[in-house]
Amino acid sequence: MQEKILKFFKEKEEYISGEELSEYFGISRQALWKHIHNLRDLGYEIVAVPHRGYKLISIPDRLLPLEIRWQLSTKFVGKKIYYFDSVSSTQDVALRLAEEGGMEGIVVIAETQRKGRGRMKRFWFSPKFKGIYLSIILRPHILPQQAPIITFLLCVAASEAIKEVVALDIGIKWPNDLIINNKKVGGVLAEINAEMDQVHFVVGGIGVNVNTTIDTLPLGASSLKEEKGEYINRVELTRSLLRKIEENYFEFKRKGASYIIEKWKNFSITLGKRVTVISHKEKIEGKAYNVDIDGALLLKEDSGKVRRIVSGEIIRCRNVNHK
Ligand code: BT5
Repeated sequence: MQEKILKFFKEKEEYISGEELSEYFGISRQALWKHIHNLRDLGYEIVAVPHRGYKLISIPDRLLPLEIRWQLSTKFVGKKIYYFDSVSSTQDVALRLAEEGGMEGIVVIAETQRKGRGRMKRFWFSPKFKGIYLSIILRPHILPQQAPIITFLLCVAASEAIKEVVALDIGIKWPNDLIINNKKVGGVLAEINAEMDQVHFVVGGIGVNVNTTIDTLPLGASSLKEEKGEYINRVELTRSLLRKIEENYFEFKRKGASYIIEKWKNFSITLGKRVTVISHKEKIEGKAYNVDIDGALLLKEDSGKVRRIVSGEIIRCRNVNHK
């Protein structure tokens, strides 16, 4: 009911009398008042003027599910959204929900995380009300070794959403960093639950610094607001992100991993560069010339030897003619 009342307010954009509202929704004036009170508690500014009625003045800067679902029109992504003011990590919540049988497309969002994490349990800074910190449950029919494709898919989805909503030139640094002007504005993480020959589920995590100020982030990081020079609507970006995840997931199912890899390559700022990678404590240097169908980075060392890097960290990246 709350969602319906809100929809009505948004569509009318003018004063609506309490009488009209309670008649339209078939509820008592008292029940109506309670819903309006609850909306106000969520941060919606709704004024009440005698003889004129109620009017929605402003929407809170929160990633409320009822805002995200507004005109979302996805088939399965975000049909159910769990929202928290603060959690340890949205990954933990989504992993638990998935273990309990939570369906594909469930999304967990938090305004802040006390123990947000990156790969290898690294800390993810999650300043409150500033970024997007979300996790999604996916149940793809893939083998465990194919799971990195989900990281790629989420990177593509996030890049497309940022391009669409913020119109910034975004690039992906292998394997999972979202980069603008050489600074990290977001990252992707995929955690899997699998047996030898079967993935039960993947929990994908996306963190994006949206309206975050640089002084609350680690060195080398930035936010969309800092790079764009203006405030960004987090709800709009989240909606676009969920749509892009769904679109790419459907395409992945129809066309296979190569479709996602090709898209990822178009965003890549790694390919064609001379890179230094740390992989399993080994330092490898060479030209990043391609990624394999499973997401492994293909490096050509100066000796001509080709190295396939399944997991690792790029610590240096420069143009090919630089040694
Ligand atoms: C990542 O890991 O880049 C994946 C980050 C995924 C975060 C999301 S938020 C929602 C969901 N819930 C979670 O708990 N996690 C996911 P990695 O490639 O390992 O990069 C981690 C490194 O990035 C850290 O060691 C820092 O150097 C840096 N870093 C930490 N917080 C950052 C931030 N907010 N912005 C940019 N860089 C950051």
